[in-house]
Amino acid sequence: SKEDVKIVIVGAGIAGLSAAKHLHDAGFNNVTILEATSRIGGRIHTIPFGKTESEIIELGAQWIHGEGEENSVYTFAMDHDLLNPLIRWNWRTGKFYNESGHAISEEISMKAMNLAFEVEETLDEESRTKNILADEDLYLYGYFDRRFEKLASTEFPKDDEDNAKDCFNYFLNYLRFDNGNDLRLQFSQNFGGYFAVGENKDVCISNGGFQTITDILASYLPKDSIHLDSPVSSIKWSTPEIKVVCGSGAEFSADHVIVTVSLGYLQKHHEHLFEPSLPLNKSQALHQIGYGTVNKIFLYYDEPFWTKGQGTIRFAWTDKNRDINSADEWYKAIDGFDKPHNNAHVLVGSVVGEEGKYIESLDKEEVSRVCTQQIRMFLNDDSIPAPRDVLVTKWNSDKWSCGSYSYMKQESSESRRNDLAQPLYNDDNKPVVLFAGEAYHKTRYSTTDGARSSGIDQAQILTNLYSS
Ligand code: 6YU
Repeated sequence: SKEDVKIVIVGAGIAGLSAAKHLHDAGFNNVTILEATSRIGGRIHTIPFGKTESEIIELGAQWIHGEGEENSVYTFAMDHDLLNPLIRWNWRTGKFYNESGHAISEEISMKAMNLAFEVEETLDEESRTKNILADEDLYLYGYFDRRFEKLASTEFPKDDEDNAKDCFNYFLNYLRFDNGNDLRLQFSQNFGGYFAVGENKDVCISNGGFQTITDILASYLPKDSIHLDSPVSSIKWSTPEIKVVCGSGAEFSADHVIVTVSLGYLQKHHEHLFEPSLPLNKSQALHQIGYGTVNKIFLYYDEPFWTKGQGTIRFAWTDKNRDINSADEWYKAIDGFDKPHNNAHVLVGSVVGEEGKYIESLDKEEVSRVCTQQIRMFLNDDSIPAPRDVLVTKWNSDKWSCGSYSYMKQESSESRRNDLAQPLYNDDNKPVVLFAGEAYHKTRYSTTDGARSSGIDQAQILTNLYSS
């Protein structure tokens, strides 16, 4: 019966916590979560940054992608009154500048962004219906670049064409968020998924930080069910009773294990984590799905130099020519600086892919110097002060995340993701090791919603197993 079933969950991110709560609600009372670090939340991580505890920043997830009932994080946040007032994010507004210090008129930037998002929506639809045929458009970069070239000359008067191109260049940078990598690595035919709920429906947690969600999830669970500082080093799964061994030597026996470690972690460590090792289709699928890096730069100013209502600076480079993976030009990959709603003294920008990995090696002073120089150059204002403090996230070198989130690269496909998500069965054909987390969701991969939904889905497999 459910009371006797021993379930171990590896990882206390939103997938693991959502699975645990679902099992707990269904009457399983022997559920143990083993978490490697000294905190819960995983890639959801809110910390104070400033003079008071209430000035916070989000090191990881920041938006609920998708405002609506179909988003499990949105509904959870709604139910717990975390979206009051509702803060929507608008990607089309803000001030666009180019590196000559020229402020592009809002009329041009708005029009360019509206057109760019239309191209994106078309591709999203085409990639779902598998209508993309032109093979010169196989890679995302080419697909967008070609269309933007054309739109700039057909949709804008001659005098505005160059400014429009700059705005489109901004968009090419912004799009890299989608895969946490370079657009030259993502196949346009695999584009659909992330945007399943549509752009312009990103909302923010207004009442606390994103971590409030994982904190609340944990509060529903028995206190002693979450073991922190307990990195799992091996899962011996072919014996009648599964043995989960921690780095400290502690051993837990289980009837079922739900593994929620990131795809990046599994790519690196699966060979020694599972005993016996993973079946071939799964270990291959692990490397056929992409896993990228998104890092953020936070600049803290004692006196915000931007005035109220402003503070969204979008870098619209005229010179977009940079080699793929050119670390020394990492600053060209900063999309801009924005003021987060929950910290009046902070600007946040992001750097993705190889450039994002590279900035993890730079010291604060260097990042501060380069960012200040760049802001002064784009705003054409040498009086802009240097920040008092700088923080750069290090998601790639983070031992337990190994990057930011998964994406579809050329050899990826829905069936590969399916292979990834399949449980491991024992000789009695019972699912003994299950996989949950953002990377295992068919359509909502990369998001907190995908992670939470997949945790609930895997928990439901076990619930069904013991209800029949
Ligand atoms: C979303 C968003 N978002 C930004 C960044 C990142 C991600 N995502 P977890 O990894 O959480 O849990 C696994 C646990 O397992 C973890 O605790 C480990 O410690 C543990 N573990 C590992 N190994 C173990 C072992 N051996 N033993 C035991 N435990 C072990 N998602 O919905 N909205 O906005 C963003 C973003 C930087 C890194 C995101 C976002 C992705 C989510 O964070 C992610 O999918 C889920 O949290 C994963 O949960 P999970 O449970 O599957 O795994 C002008 C202008 C400029 C403005 N620029 C913009 C700047 C701001 C940019 N911000 C973007 C934020 C984004 C896109």
